[in-house]
Amino acid sequence: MHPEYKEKIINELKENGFVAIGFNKAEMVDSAFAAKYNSWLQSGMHANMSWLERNNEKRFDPTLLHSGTKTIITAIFPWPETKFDSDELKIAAYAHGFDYHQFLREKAKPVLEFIAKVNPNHKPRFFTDSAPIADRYWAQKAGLGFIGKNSNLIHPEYGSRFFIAHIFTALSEESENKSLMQACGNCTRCINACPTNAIIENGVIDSNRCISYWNIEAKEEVPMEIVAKKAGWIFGCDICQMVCPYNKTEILFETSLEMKGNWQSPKSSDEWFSFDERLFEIQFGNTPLARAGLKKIFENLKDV
Ligand code: B12
Ligand code: SF4
Ligand code: SF4
Repeated sequence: MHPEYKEKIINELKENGFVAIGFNKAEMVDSAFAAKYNSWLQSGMHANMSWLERNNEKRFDPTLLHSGTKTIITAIFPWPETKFDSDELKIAAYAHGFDYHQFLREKAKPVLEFIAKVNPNHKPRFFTDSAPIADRYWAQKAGLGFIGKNSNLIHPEYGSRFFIAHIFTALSEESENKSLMQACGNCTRCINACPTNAIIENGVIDSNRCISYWNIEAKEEVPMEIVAKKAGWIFGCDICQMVCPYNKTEILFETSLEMKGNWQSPKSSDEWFSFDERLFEIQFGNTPLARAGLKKIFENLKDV
């Protein structure tokens, strides 16, 4: 890739709210990652998210996901900063705002247009949590952070409260191979704080125990032992990030505030129960809460 193109891509993404950007050659993931992923699946730690079993040839070889891809540009985008009261019905911070798939795609649009202009023979594609891609693997390989004991990608300056997104392009660029060593040291705060002991070893989450799985993804009934420990979380869970020392500094980003817009959620169960599908669609149809849906949120409100 021409150095001027690279500079333009980085600057344009930064102007649009992405705070760190890295480049990887599009090639097979290394065998250590594939082995780790497969053994996680074999142990059943994906619970009932059977979609994680599919398309693994594409997950491990990004050129099969979008043919002609030579480079993966990975960028991180902070979600809105959020403070929680102890008696609040808690919704994970990433969900306090517009749907991130659409919002980030809009923010990446100028770069996609630029790439399409300089290389009209190949359509660049944008992904964020929307395709079989090893998001954290590519991000850590591009030097955007290390994988913490809570399994999140942690940027030394920005912590872990951000989305990971990628642009697949046919412009060539060598991998930066800047992987950072895990810098958790002796800290075990996330492991100690997780109410359901879902962090079963350094960097490994058992979804069967993770509150976030149960109150967003699971279609089956939530087991009583999880219900008893959900600590007020009615959508997602941020506990293992809230206790992390890398997330202590409050960082305010204009674009993250823009993402939050006028977002507000009901403060009590009664207020929630006054919603019907139509009102939910109007207020939350274009937010991450739509993934769970109103019925699921009603279920999550039980016993909080
Ligand atoms: C399935 C999934 C979940 C599941 C399982 C979580 C998990 N830890 O695996 C559930 C529903 C529980 C979940 C919850 C959450 N998720 Co989620 N989730 C995903 C998804 C779709 C796939 C993750 C996956 O493949 N897991 C399987 C494991 C085995 O793979 P892995 O996490 O990629 O990597 C692991 C290993 O492979 C290894 N590893 C990584 N790189 C390398 C490299 C080498 C060389 C080696 C040897 C190993 C290695 O370390 C990791 C930990 O074991 C990704 C999006 C994506 N396509 O990647 C988002 C994603 C991981 N989720 C995200 C978020 C924000 C969350 C929540 C914070 C949401 C919330 N507030 O409730 C929680 C956090 C819970 C937690 N502590 O992880 C973000 C994370 C951003 C970040 N800073 O890391 C992602 C990346 C989505 C995105 N694009 O922004 N999630
Ligand atoms: S998201 Fe919550 S339940 Fe899941 S590992 Fe982190 S602290 Fe535990
Ligand atoms: S809380 Fe401590 S152990 Fe957990 S990810 Fe953060 S630094 Fe690492």
